[in-house]
Amino acid sequence: MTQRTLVLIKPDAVRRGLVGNVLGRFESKGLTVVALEQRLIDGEQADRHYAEHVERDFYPPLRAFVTSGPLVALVLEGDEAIEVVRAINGATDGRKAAPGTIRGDLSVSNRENLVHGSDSPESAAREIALWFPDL
Ligand code: RTP
Ligand code: MG
Repeated sequence: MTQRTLVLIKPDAVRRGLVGNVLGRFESKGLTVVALEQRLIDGEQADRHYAEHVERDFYPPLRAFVTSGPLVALVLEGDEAIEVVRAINGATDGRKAAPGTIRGDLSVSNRENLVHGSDSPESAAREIALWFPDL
């Protein structure tokens, strides 16, 4: 089934010059870019995006990280795009993520892990409306 999913190429990836590498993996897989914009977000946008995590112990440093510099927000479309993107991203902790995934190849951090991908159709709908309300 064709799906859309919200992806963030996080500030560590932008700082490290990895936007092309990360985006290229999604494009090479066959996913279509429906929207794409570089943005510098404030803490309130971070809180809205990570609403499910705002009470967690790890949230304050996560909030500082995602607001620490520009990120690239995009919407990707394709067959089973939500699960396909999560598989390409790899496990949350870059030290444990499988080689061949973005995190497994390029991150050794549990926080600075380069990418976000929506985790369900409900999350994708909510996040796409939050980041790209005109879509
Ligand atoms: P994402 O939402 O960014 O796609 O990542 P995910 O589903 O793999 O991981 P999630 O559990 O939703 O966590 C969101 C982001 O919070 C940071 N994090 N830090 N224990 C920690 O210090 C910790 N755990 C998670 C990561 O940046 C993670 O991607
Ligand atoms: Mg998540």
